[in-house]
Amino acid sequence: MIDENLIKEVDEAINNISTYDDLNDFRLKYLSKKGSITSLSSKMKELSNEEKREFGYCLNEFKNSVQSRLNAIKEKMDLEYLNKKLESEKIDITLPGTKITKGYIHPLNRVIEEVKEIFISMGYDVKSGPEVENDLYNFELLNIPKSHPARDMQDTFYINEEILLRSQTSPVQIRTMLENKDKTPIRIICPGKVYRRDNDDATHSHQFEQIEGLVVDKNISMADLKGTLEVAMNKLFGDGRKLRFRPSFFPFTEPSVEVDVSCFKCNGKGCNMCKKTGWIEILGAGMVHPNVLRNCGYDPDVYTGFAFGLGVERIAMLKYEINDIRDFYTNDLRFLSQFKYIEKSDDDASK
Ligand code: 2NM
Repeated sequence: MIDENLIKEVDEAINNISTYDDLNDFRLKYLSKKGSITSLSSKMKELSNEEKREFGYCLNEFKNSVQSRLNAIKEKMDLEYLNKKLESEKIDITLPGTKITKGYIHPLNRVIEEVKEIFISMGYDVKSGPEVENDLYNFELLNIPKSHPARDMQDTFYINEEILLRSQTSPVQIRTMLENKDKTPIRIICPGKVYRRDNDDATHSHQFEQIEGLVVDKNISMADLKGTLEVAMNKLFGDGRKLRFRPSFFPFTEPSVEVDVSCFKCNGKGCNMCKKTGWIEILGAGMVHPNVLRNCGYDPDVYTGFAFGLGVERIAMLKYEINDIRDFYTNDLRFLSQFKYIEKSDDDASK
C-alpha cells in the first residue's frame, strides 16, 4: 500500500542519521506538515472506505515504526552526549587538595581580649590613644616630677625634649579626664603598646603591652578597687583566687598598692610558679592622686578615683607557662601554633 521506494528511502535516511542535525533534517523532510510521510494521508480521499481502512492501518504502522526507530536513535545519542559531557567534565577527586592553614590568636591578644571582655561586662569602655606622646600627658600631669628617674633619657625613648614614646598607657586616661568637661563618671580600660629603654632579655622588653584601668566618680573608695580587682582576677585566673594588697608607691596614686593573686597553679600552697610563696604579683594600683585629679580639672574634694595597671606579657607568661618574653615577638609558628587548643572562653588558666 505504501510506496516501496519511499519505504526504502526512509529506511536509508534513518540509517544515515548520526547527529542531532541529521535527526532534525529527517523530521523536517518526512514528518513535518509537508513532509513526505505526513503527506501520504492526502491519498486517503482518493480511496474507497475499504481501502481507507487498510491504507490507514498501514500508514499508522509505518509512522509508528519510523517514530520508534527515531526515538531509539535519539535515546542513544542523548546517552552518548551525556557520557561525553561526563568524561570531559570529570573531576579527579583522588588529587590531594590544597591545605588551608589556619591561624591562631596570638597569646598576647588572647589575654588582651579576655581582660577587655571582663571589664566590658562590668560596664567599662575601652579607650586607646597615641603611642607618640607629649611629656605633659605622659609625665607632668601624672604628678611625675622632673627629678623622677623615669623621665631620664636612660629610661624613656625621647624623640625630642617634649615628644616621647609613651612609657605607660595612663596618658590615654589623662586625655579622657581632660576631655570630660562635664565630669561625668569614668570607667575605662586602656590597652596598648608602651615603650621603655631596657635591655631585652628573657623577662624584659623595650616594648610591651599594658592595660590600665581608671574609675573616677563621686564616692569611689579603696573598697571599690578591691572588689573590682577581686572579680576581675577570679575571672582571669579561675575561681577561688584570693587577693593580697601590699603598700607601695607610685607618683600618680595615693595610697598605692601592689596586688598579689593567690597562685592559680598550687592554690596558694607554694610551687615553682609562685616561687614557693603561694602568691603571684600581678598588678599595681591605687587611689588617683589628688594632684592628678586637679591637673585634669577635677576637684579632689568632690571626686575620687582608683586606677590600676597590669603587664599583658607577664600575665600571658604565667597563664601559658612561657619563660621567655621574646617568644611573643619572633612570630615563630612552632611557638604560636601551640596555642591552638586554648579556647578564648577557657577562663580557668589551671585547666
Ligand atoms: C599603675 C599603677 C597604679 C594609673 C594611674 C593612672 C591615672 F591616670 F589615673 F593617674 N592611670 N594608671 C596606675 C596606677 C597605673 O600601673 C602599674
